[in-house]
Parts: sequence; structure tokens; C-alpha cells
Amino acid sequence: MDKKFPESFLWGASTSAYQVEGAAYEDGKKASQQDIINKENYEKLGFANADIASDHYHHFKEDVTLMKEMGFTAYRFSISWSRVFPNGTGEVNEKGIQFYRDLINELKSNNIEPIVTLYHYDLPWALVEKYNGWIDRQVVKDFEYYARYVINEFKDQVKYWTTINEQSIIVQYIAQKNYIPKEYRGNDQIRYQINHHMNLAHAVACKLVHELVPSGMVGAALGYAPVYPLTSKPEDVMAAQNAHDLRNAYYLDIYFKGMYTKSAMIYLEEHGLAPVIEEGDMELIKEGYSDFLALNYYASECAKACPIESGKEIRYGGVNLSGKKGEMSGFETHPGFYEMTHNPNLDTTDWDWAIDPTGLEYIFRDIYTRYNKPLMITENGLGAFDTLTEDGKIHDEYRIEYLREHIKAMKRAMDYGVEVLAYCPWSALDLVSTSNGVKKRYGFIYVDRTDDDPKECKRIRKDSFYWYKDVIASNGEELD
Ligand code: BGP
Repeated sequence: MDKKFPESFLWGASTSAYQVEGAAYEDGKKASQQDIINKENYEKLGFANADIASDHYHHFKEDVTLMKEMGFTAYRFSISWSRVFPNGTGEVNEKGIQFYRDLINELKSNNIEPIVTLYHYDLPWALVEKYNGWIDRQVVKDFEYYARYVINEFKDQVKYWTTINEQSIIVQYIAQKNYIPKEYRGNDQIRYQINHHMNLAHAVACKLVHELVPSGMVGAALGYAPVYPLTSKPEDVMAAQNAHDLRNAYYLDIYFKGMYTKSAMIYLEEHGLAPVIEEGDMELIKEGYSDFLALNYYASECAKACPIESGKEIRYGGVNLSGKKGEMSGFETHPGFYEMTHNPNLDTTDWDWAIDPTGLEYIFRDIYTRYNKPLMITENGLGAFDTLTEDGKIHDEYRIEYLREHIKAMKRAMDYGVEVLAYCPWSALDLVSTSNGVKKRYGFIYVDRTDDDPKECKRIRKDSFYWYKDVIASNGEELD
């Protein structure tokens, strides 16, 4: 089809606060749970901690200048709760909020639309110490206090708000995305309890945007993967449906229908995993409706039947820590419901994530048909070992290839009527990966540091930088 991207289409990229900012203990900021988790990761696994990250806190003007050079019309980033409220609640940290005022002013004066995420895994550590963080319902009240302040502060400059980043991924990788106190480790019910509290927090944030930002739009940023059946055997097809219900619909139905997906909830109840829901919770969730959905799409998934008789136990997603293909530590398993598995039809990244542009087209079509709300991409990208060559360049044609095919897939979905507002792949610049340190890179801009040595964090334009610049300048016409 010979349709064009709309003139209003937003092109940009994404980051998150703890992964890019650094200055973890500067200007009044106190630790977030990610500062603690990443410190432990450095000690155990040698992955960079978040103390300096990409030092964006000190380089933000240079970074925005580079974004402008690429032609960005949007930039999606998150606000660090513990930079604004170092103790989680109470007194605001003036210098902390000033950083975001400066960043947003810098973006606006360069005609780059800020897309702000309120929460991206980095709960103030003070709240973990006080009451175990997201495990306790008090967090919803404290989140409301923080969100009200931030939304009110930027209501005149920020139109697009995303609430909580990737609840579905938090449930899968609970200890990586959340600090779990010792007495709760191994307790799988808290995955769904924490998620329920996040649903309440999400609804609160949606209501606040509706109340405070008249022309604002709000939605969650959801980590989302279509689930294909391993074969066309009916048992595998049913397993894929079960996996879709528990891994995808369980979140989408909350955001758009204000209800929990029945089949998923029944499965959780049968296994003692269901969240405790208090009176009034579902009403609040209904009131906090979403205007759009932001999607973080990297890979598709595959499921097969897992009969009870297999004798397997419930387990959650595995991770590849080495970056050597095939070293994934295991797959999510729910006996009697489904078991995730490798898809033999798709190539993968070095970390075993299936590369599947058509999966993006598929989820756009599927979600739009079911819920009829505008969508945007707030993450999509290829984690890779990049090499800084002797001529001071980074020839990342593999990343260009990945992004090109995903943009084409997005366009095919748009040609069939899906309303897509923005494309903000991961990531604007290299940063600390949530699972693999800084050696797994995603950026258009190379940040010269290693896991052990932050060096000067010098910025270098990758080949993909120049390619993306042409893509944006041609409003998506020039992809090759
Ligand atoms: C998403 C997160 C991001 C990001 C990305 C890549 O789940 O929202 O924060 O890091 O995935 O994942 P990773 O860093 O583990 O490679």
C-alpha cells in the first residue's frame, strides 16, 4: 500500500532514569531499589551498577543536542521518584525536580515532545525499608503523593504520560525489577499482589492526568509479546491461549476493561497465587481508564502444552546472563496451563530473544481490534555487543536491520488501520541493561564505558544514528 506516515507521527527513542542518569547520590537524591539491586549485581555478576550509568545527569544538554541532530520529535524518559522525593514522601528535593524542569525545558525548546514515565522499576529505597515497598498497599498512597506533585508540576508542558513500566515483566522477573526482602523470596503470590498494587497506582495516575491535564493522554507502558503455539496441535494452541490470558490479557483487560481476565484469575486462585482484592479496588481500577497503550516490544514468545502428569513445577521466566546463544536458564512453566519454549522458526539475539518483526505487526493488529485505542511504541530494539572500531566508529548494521524491519512491520499494521502515535525504540543512548550490564547495548549513541570502568562516558554517533536521522527526515520513507 502506498500510504504515508501521518505528518503528526512522533519519532524518537527511550531511556529510563536509573539506567541512564547516574548521579545516584547527588544533589539530595537518595537510593532507589535499583541502586541497591544493581550494586548487588555488580558484586555478584560484574554488571555495571547504576551509580554513574551513562552519566546523563551531567550530559543531558549534550544528549538532547544529539537527539535534535537525529531529528527526534519525541523523547520518552522516566522520572526518578527518589530524586524528587528522596524519602518517598514528605519534602520535595528542589535540586531533584529542577533537573527534570531543565530537561523538559531543553526538550521543549528543541521541539521534542516529552513522553514521561512516572515509574520505571526504581522505587525509593526508603519505602522498601519502611514497609517492604510494593508488597504493602501503603505504596499506592505514597505513589499518589509523588504522582500528583509531578503531574501538577509539568501539566502545562507534558501531554503524554505513561504510568508504570512493564507490569507483566515485573511479575515474571520479580527480584530483578523489585527488591524482595528475604522473608518473601520464593513466595509467588506476592508477584500478583505487587501487580495488583501497581494496577491501583496506575489507575490513580490515570485519574490524576485526567483531573490535572485537560488535553493530556495517559496509559501504561506494557512489556508485550504475542504467544504462538509451538505446533498446530490443538493442545499447543490451547496452551498458547492460556499463556496469552495470563501474560497479556491479564494486564490489558485491567487497563481497558477495568477487570481481571477470568481464566487467568481462576488459574491463579486454584494455585493460591491470586491477589487479595479489597473493597473499592475494582471501582478505582475502572475509574482510572487509559487513553492509549504504550507497547514495549522486543520479541515474540512460544508456548506448548504442559500436562499436569509431566510432574513439572511452576516456574517463571529464565534469563541468559552470558550473552552466548542457548544459555537461557529456563522457561516459564505452569503445569496444566502452559509451558513457554524456544520457537524453532526464529533467529535470536545473543541473549536468546526471538527476532520477529511480524510479531509487532501481529500485536498491533490484535490489540487494536480488541480494544480500539491508540497505540505507541515506547520500546523496541536490539541488545548487542557493539565494537568501537579503530576509526572511532560503531558499525551496527545488525541494529539497523532489526529496526528497519520493525518499522516496516509497524507501517503494515498502520496501513490496515491501526492508530499508532509514536515510535520510540530502546534506546536513545547506551545505558545499563536491566539484566546484562552495559556490554549489552541498545543505543543510537555509543557511551564509551565498560561494566568495570565508567571512563568519561564519551558520546559517539553509531552508524544507526545516521540511518535513523534519514528515517526521521523522510518521515519513515527512507528506510534502506
Ligand atoms: C525492558 C525495560 C527496559 C530495558 C529493556 C531491555 O524490559 O523496560 O528498562 O532495559 O527491557 O531489557 P534488558 O535491559 O534486560 O536487555
